[in-house]
Amino acid sequence: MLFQQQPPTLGNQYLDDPVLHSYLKRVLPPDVLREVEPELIEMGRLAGGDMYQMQLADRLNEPRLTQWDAWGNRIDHIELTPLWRAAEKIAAEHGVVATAYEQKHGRFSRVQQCALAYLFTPSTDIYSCPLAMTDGAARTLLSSGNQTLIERAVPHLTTRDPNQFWTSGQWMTELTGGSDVGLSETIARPDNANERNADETSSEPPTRNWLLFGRKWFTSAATSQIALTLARPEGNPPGGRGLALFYLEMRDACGQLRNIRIERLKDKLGTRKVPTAELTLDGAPAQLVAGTTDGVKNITPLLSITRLWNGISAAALMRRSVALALDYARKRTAFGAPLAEKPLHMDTLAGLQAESKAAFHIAFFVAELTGRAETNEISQDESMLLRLLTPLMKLTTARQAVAVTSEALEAFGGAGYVEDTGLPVLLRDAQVLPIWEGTTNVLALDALRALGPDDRALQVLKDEAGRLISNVDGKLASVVRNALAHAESWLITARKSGELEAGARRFALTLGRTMELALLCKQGSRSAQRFASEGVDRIWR
Ligand code: MFK
Repeated sequence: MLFQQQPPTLGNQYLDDPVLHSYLKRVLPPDVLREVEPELIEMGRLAGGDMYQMQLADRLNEPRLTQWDAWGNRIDHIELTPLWRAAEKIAAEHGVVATAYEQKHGRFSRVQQCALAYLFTPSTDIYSCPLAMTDGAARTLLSSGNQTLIERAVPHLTTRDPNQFWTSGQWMTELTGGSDVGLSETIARPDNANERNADETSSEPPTRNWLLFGRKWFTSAATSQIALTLARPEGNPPGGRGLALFYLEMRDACGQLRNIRIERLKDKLGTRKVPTAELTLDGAPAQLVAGTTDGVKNITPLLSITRLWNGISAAALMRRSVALALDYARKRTAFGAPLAEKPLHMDTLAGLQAESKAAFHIAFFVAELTGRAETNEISQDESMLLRLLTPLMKLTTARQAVAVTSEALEAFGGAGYVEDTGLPVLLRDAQVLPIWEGTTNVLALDALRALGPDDRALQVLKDEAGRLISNVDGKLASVVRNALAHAESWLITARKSGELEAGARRFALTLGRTMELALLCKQGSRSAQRFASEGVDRIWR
């Protein structure tokens, strides 16, 4: 008999995930858990079954842009991959965005939605990208108070009906900058020819149209129905304050792009199923969302939501890598025994599990706070904590995802490096997480911004960490306390010595990892010790 290696397989991704179970049991009231569990079980079944099989079968497909038809008409049609087409329907029907807005379970709805997204994400080739932006767009429009746009778009963004469901793009990046968005060159001109309701005696709010001209360099999921984007009304000053936030619908009633050209799709290292495009806006009609200035500030609710999704996706890709590696360890025999009986191999996987659990807990902690904010059940201090933890969580989990998926591939030996196992894509897709939605350094600087007056947010974070470890004895509690004390003293010294910016990443990673450890301690997780042994304090001077 020739040797035949059994591949790794997945079971129900909800039922097989004790971390998710025990967490939900702890944070959700029992009646809420009873009510939401059937849909989580169903999503877990799809994620480990049909969707996963489809993902493996779909491996070689990529989105295709056709710019011209046979008769010379510019059409700019993007053909999506089969899994993406299926994912859109599944996402809508299972309320992967809607759950957060239906708010059937008040502040717990955001946790419920993130649990769905966590299960859905690793089997759907980063369809989480348009969902994240759709969620962020709904939140941004609702925060803007712009009733016309809320009534027009939010029902579509938050529906469970696939035929009514719209996704949104988030067009910020231009050639001048993915990080320094204030440099954006797209300009906006009032469309005087098509002004509607400009009659000042009308009871309807004026909905003046604007026309956008510019080049958007990296627009994820260019197949969305709408987009939120930034442009500078002519005559406005430079910088982020001179930009305005605009809403636009990409296509007219006949399906034609509205003065938008799709120039090409990006040739990326990973997220290759995402139809990321370069666009030219050549008079694309758009409406202001919230005034003619402060576009960067006005789009930040969207950034907070997509950064939460980034963290949930990071935890989800780590969990998927570990689930496959653990299953494989039971099936792969080497040197006389299954890998699962090899202490060194299992010790390596335990390290990955510890990082994965830590990422899970900080991402879901931010989801809990986000849920409180969305239902106005948040104190001022908790708001500051949410504002600080969002960039800390995003930057910490994204880096963990790259490290964990890389190490997980090694756990398969050569098979982890071979494309048709479906494994290498985990690493390639994880690599985007520290880049989009703000790089590690940009978010580390954002965390400094979020410290608030007198570094109040740091004090709140310390208090929260103190509560989390209040019943934890000895060494682990000291690790948390010492790291936070070090971060605090470094902050004071670095301000005086002018080394704040150079040390911002180390400071942010220390706070992020320390909060992760405190959360693991609170859970009573056996991985806390292991996680601490990898170190949480990244500040070396
Ligand atoms: C898998 C799931 C992931 C989904 C991915 C979706 C696809 C991804 C496609 C993309 O990558 S879209 C592009 C994402 N781009 C970014 O995330 C931009 C990264 N750069 C930053 O975040 C910069 O920090 C920023 C552009 C915000 C800096 O711009 P400015 O103009 O220098 O901002 P400034 O002057 O510091 O802040 C303006 C105001 O906004 C200030 O408020 P005030 O006017 O009241 O002082 C800031 O406090 C506020 N602000 C800035 N960042 C904030 C914020 N408020 C809340 N939260 C924040 N994060």
